[in-house]
Amino acid sequence: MKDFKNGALFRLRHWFICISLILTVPSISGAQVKEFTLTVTEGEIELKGVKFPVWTYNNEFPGPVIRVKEGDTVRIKLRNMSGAKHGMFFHGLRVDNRIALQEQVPVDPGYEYVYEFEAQPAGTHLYHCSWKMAEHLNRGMFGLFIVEAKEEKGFDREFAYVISDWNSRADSGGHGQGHPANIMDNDITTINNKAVTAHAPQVMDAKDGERVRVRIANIGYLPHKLRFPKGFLVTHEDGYPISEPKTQETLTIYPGKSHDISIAAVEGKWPLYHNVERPSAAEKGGAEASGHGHDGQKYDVKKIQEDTSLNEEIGLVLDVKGKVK
Ligand SMILES: [Cu+2]
Repeated sequence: MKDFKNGALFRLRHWFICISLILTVPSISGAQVKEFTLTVTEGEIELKGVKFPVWTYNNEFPGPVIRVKEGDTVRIKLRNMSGAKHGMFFHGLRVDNRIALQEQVPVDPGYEYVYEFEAQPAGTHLYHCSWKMAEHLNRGMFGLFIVEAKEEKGFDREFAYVISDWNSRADSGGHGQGHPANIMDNDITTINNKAVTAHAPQVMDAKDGERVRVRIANIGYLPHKLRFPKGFLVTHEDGYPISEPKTQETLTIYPGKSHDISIAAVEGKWPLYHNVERPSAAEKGGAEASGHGHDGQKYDVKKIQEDTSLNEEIGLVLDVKGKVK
């Protein structure tokens, strides 16, 4: 415990903090050393008019996207400037026991620690706090960790999203953030920093003829289902390529999972229906019972928004305007 802290405590090195990436050092092999600093402080975010106390990385919710190349040496300095203990978990990445949960010791308030490992495997991963996880994840301590393959090909545009769940009644009804009764009763979905609704989805802009890659991970507690009647290819699961990707109309993203999907963009405004599979979903009927979505027709977003039965069910929209020249 003592060594763990002393090794990293208040080093007299000057770090130039620009959001997250602070230093890139090339090596002979082509792999690079990529250094990031994540400073944890207390904060507050507002989702659908409800204020949630959070701990942020570099004052951002979710934490900044960390993007490196496969094989890079990654150094992440966690500076704990909050009043609580925190650690780091690299979800989906290969790290040794010292950095994995087995031997990890949380970082006390006022201390810092540097996590170092080689970026493997390529894919869409997550980082999140490793200390009192249910509570700390519910307080916004997560972000995307993208390891690009040595050669990235097959798409023209990329969007990366992390989904989470929030309970607007937590902290007011006797159950704090992270309590099982709270996390099974979530009523707000965030995709990145946005509490999504049919009126406020995340919008992906693209051009006709482009191939769009969507990296999407679920750090919440409930399964989230995407449905796109035109179909998409699911190319990766938890970072691993799928050997024979098939065209799918639906994809359920379970908690802790990530998928990469590939969409051929065609002119129009295309909702990707988004349905949260709550325990009560069967009673609600959900998107499947609505009668929409299985005939491959072009969707009129405005019309769908007027259909209140679908109101909470568009989290993502692909807005395709103009052609690729
Ligand atoms: Cu934490």
